[in-house]
Amino acid sequence: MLDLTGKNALVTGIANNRSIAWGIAQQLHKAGANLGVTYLPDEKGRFEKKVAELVEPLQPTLFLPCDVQNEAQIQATFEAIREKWGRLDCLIHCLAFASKESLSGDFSSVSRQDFTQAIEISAYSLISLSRAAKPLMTEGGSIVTLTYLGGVRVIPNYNTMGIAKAALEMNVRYLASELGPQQVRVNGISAGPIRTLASSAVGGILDMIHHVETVAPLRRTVTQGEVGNTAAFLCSDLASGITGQILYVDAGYEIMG
Ligand code: 0WD
Repeated sequence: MLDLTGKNALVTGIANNRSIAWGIAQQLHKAGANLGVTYLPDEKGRFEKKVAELVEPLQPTLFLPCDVQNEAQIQATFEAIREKWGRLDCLIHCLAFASKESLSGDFSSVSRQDFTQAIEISAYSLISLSRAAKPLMTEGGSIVTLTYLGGVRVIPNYNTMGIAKAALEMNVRYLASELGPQQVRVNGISAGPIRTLASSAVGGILDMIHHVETVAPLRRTVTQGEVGNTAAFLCSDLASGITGQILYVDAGYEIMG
């Protein structure tokens, strides 16, 4: 049975009730995990209030600001975990960013700055969070990140984010290799397109969703809950033999020509 009782799980990337991370947090809670939640701080504190209200029913025992571009905030997050929990078992990396300009039009038009920013937030952050998590995963652990088919194939308008996802997927393999001897597993979920704040920045996302509904074997897209179930599985002991993998949760779209 899928049981996460006694496991401490940190969930990043909840922006609102459409976020994939929200679907994941709900499933981890249902399976009995003790949750910590981080949010992206903004100057007016609006995100903090919104995310705090949303996650309140899941009774997180840690709720912390963590902008992955801010090394001090990453350190503070994991220091708080060390103090409060002593040990971390699961890390959910569910965040990404690329400027709107770099998510449509000519791929080659991306600026150096926008390219670097997308890679830093969407791919390097898995390395920095994993590095901070490593000493706290003293009884093994599971790290799960979110990727998309656009990191493997050319998908219209995904552009710079495709490069970031390709880097992210390779990060999964190198981190799995490094952390495996301490029984920390690292995997990615390649989710089908879902309407969220982040995906709305990708040009033509609604057409892509419609295309998936027509072509995917299951003739539909997937839900945040379905991605959440897979994340809960990967965090659980049921997945104890799986590491370094990218699991497609996309209604089967990836197999179609
Ligand atoms: O179709 C989709 N929605 C898919 C999303 C298909 C396949 C994969 N994914 C991936 C995304 O690329 C991302 O890695 O899933 C992950 C979660 O994305 P989401 O749930 O679609 O999007 P959203 O609800 O917007 O959450 C992403 C959040 C940010 O939201 P906004 O929209 O405000 O950028 O990532 C967080 C932020 O909360 N975020 C950051 N967190 C910490 N530090 C940062 C940052 N610098 N930048 C963004």
